[in-house]
Amino acid sequence: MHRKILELLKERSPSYLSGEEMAHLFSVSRTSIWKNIQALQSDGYLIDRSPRLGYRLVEVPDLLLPAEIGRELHTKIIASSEELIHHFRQIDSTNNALKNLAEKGVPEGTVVVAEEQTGGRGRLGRSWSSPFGKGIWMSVLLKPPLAPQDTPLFTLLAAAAVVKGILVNLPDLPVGIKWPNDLLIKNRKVCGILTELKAEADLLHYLVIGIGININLREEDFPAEIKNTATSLYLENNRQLVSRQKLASTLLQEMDHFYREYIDNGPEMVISEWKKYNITLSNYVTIKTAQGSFSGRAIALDGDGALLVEDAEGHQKRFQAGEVTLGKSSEEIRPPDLN
Ligand code: BTX
Repeated sequence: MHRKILELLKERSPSYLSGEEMAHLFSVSRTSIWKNIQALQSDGYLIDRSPRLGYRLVEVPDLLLPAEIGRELHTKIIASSEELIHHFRQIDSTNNALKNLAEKGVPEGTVVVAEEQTGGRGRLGRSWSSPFGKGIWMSVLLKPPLAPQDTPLFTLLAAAAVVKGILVNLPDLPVGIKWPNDLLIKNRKVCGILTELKAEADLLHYLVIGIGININLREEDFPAEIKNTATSLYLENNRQLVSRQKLASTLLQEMDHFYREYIDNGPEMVISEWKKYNITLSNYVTIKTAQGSFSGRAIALDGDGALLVEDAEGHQKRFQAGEVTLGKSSEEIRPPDLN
């Protein structure tokens, strides 16, 4: 009902629509129409009420509401219906919220999105700054019929889908993927991905893929400690605001497409898309892990998502996880090859 009333108000905007007409159209009471209008208002829709003329939609809020993100979506698994999108104004972490939902048995493709995170997380317990209404802080639940060892490929899948989603909206941005989980523009972080899983032995129960994208943050929205290493799409887009709703929707569309392709035909297409946008391969890298640090040229990506690095003496090492720093100070970082 909520949704139908909203669509009708949008259709008729900027004209008024009487409560009586809506009640008649949907065969419900005027009280029920009024209650639904109140629910829409509490979601943030600005609806004017005139005692003589009825209701008029004045403004759609710039929030990541399911009715707005879901409107243009034609996905089959991820957010395939609006009910699969859970929206919060504020939450500790969308990954935590989605893990809780997953434990209650919600279906694959469920999405949690928040306007603000108070305990947004990165890897190794690091924090992820997530101010209100400025970014996309979102988690997606997947239950691929695969083994836990394949998990790293899903971080790559998400990264490639986010780049594609960004480029559909902002085709000229030089956004590239730094292995394994960061998106950079001019060597500054614009997006981070945190993939978590529940598994036992070789059975994967579920994956929660958390995606944080800095969309409309200005310099003052970043905490001091990341001011020089982080950026946002707004800052890189000549300070023009970017529609979070549109970007969230495109990104879910791309992710659904990549995911189905992976499940149906294997990971080749995902890997080749990732390679197209990556800024890690053939660059000089320093990679830090719990075992220490290793520097050399990133020479290949394995079929399971691991990175192969070769040092100056020709020693090769394979990494499944780690913290990568790109380039030597004297060396330019190769931009992504978008052709
Ligand atoms: P990471 O461990 O690779 O990066 C974390 C580091 O990035 C921090 O230590 C800090 O230096 C820097 N950082 C923190 N916030 C930002 C920011 N907004 N922009 C740029 N740099 C930042 C990256 O982890 C994975 C982040 C995933 C975030 C998503 S948001 C939705 C989901 N829910 C959740 O709690 N986490 C994920």
